[in-house]
Amino acid sequence: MNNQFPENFVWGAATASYQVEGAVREGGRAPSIWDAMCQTPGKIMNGDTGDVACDHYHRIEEDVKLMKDIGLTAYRFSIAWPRIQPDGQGEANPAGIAFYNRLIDCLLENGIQPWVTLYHWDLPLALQIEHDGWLNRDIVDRFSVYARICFENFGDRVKNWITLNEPWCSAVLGHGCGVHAPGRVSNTEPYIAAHHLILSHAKAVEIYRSEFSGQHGMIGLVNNCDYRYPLTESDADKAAAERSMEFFLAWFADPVWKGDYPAVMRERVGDRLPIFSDEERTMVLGSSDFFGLNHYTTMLASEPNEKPHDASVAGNGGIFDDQHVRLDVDPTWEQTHMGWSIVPEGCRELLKWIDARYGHPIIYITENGCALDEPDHDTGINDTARVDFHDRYLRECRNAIGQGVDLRGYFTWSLMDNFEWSFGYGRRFGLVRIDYETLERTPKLSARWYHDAIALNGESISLK
Ligand code: PNW
Repeated sequence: MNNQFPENFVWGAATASYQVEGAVREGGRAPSIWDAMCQTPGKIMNGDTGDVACDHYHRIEEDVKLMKDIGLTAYRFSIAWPRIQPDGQGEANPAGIAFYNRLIDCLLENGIQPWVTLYHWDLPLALQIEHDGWLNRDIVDRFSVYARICFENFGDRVKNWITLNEPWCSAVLGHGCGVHAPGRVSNTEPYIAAHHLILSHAKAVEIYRSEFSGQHGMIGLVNNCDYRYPLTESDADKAAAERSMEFFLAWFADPVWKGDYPAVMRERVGDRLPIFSDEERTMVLGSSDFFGLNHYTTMLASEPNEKPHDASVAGNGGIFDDQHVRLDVDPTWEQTHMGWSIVPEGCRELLKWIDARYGHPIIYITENGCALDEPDHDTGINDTARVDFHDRYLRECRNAIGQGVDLRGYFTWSLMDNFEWSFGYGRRFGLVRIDYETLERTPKLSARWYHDAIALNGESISLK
């Protein structure tokens, strides 16, 4: 087999607005639900906040130069809704538009394609306080107004759009276990929020396709999913693994690729799972030009033999009881600093699972990466374990392509160390080290390794 990746394979890196920008009170930006979350005692490790983060807001030119030195062909970033519409509605804020214009222009001048996420979790706080955020159906129209502003102002140059990042996280972590903003705990709200997230995605796509077809771009949804191997070959464990994937990924992907929620969810969630009207179903079905996937880890799934059991998340409000799956890890698997197991073959199997279930879609891995314990500068920049991680995951990506999967690009999470949500600055995922005292940037070994991999279109990725 040819060791290279397909021609025009997209080699990228990703970030998100709240995790890197800082400058939360500048340029007319108003607070988001994450600013409020950071002000809530006990929610974020060390009491960290995104107030300064990587100060990317003031360092665009320097950061784009880093990307260029790595040789990225694409950079995935997100737009902060509260910079564009500080209270989530009304006219666009000119300073917010100007900031993203500068970033987009700078990328293009350096030959880097912008991949823009409209929503990576920083909902304008006013929409939460006054309108219950994603729990209110009105969000569908509000999000579409915001999306239109972005298409109008940036779509002449941005050709790759992502509506939502990981709606599973917004629904489950934000409204089920309460570890992400808005910090709610419920076994009902995740399904309502998810429904409105899916409709918001679909409506934004409808607007893009009907009003901005002349821009000739593509637009899609990004979901996150782990892979689940069955713990044993028993039928019950195989069914548990499949069910676990359906509650994780098919929850969001089936409506878009098949027109409805998976049957197993309807059976187990019952009336708490909303129903799509015929009109909504038509709008949602087919509403993604590609399958965006964020993937980090794999677990072993089995039929629980006792009471419903949740291996991963405490205080989840019962949301995990609905699927009734026990999760374990293989004790031989190595773990990252997040406690997530490193299982590259799981990535290959997940890609094949998506390919089979959704009829051979175009797939982009829009995030993959690992946190490592990097307590000081020297340890941080000699990140051999990160090199190994990306090498092994990319190898399995190439194997998946060899087995017929239409994978067209890969974005590392993340370009640089940043604010890792409830873990604050205590988890580092970057190819570039950030010194949070001086804000100095230093490319790690992994950045140099990625440079070489990109230059050879993946030929340097190890074989197996
Ligand atoms: C993703 N989980 O978040 C996000 O898109 C990034 O913003 C984030 O920094 C990155 O992955 C690393 O965490 C996730 O609990 C958060 O399964 C939590 C989970 C998955 C993804």
